[in-house]
Amino acid sequence: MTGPGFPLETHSRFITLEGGEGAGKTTVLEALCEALRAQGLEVVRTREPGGTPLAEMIRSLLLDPAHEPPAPETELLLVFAARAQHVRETIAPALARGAWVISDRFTDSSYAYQGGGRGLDAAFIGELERRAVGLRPGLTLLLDIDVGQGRERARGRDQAPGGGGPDRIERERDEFFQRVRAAYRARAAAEPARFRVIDASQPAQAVADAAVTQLRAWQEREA
Ligand code: T5A
Repeated sequence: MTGPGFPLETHSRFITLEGGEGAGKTTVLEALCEALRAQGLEVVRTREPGGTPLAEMIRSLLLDPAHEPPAPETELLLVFAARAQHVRETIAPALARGAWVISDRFTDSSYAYQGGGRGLDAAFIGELERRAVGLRPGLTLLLDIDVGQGRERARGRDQAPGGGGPDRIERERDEFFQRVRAAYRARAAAEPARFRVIDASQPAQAVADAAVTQLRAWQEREA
């Protein structure tokens, strides 16, 4: 990573997990980390927005419904501000020392939520990706689920004791999440070498097993 304007670099030890609300990323993340650690590998588990103290502060600005709602462009620039910091402070150093990095969401979330959901121009997002991020995952697992089913799960989690209630984005209407899902699926179809789509409507263990199978196949391919 040398500075702004560098070309996009794909890193095979950088894995991302994507999906709409309530797709079940948390359980899958744990299974993926465990599978790599069982092989004696160093794994850095991280998330977006977030992954550094400053980026976590930006996350709370973005998701706390108590704040003034950001304009779509503000929302996009905030997620990229967090991501630029996350890449430089957490992801790139971990990859440089030989660790695997598994991130709960990355730039595909911006294409899906700010591009698909908010209707912002994909070329604008692409420019930010090249200039402010410069890094792409080798493998992206997309947990795909019907919007109603995913939102039902997210509601169950948010309404449980200590759940904290829905964040600002979770309060959007179903149509917003339908556009998010369509954008994810379009990205997966356009980049079959990087994406693996997993049916996230299955029971949690089956989803986790499918994700670990894809990870192992990826490792074998890259070995
Ligand atoms: N965002 C993010 C953007 O708009 N642009 C960006 O560039 C980025 C990076 C925060 C928000 O930020 C937005 C997208 C998001 O709206 P987040 O932290 O990933 O992103 O969002 P969360 O609200 O924390 O997580 P999700 O709602 O996406 O849910 P998960 O993590 O996919 O689901 P999880 O694991 O919490 O599971 C939800 C519930 O379902 C159960 C779980 O036990 C839990 O209760 N569950 C299952 N139940 C039945 N069967 C299964 N297979 C299940 N798997 C999980």
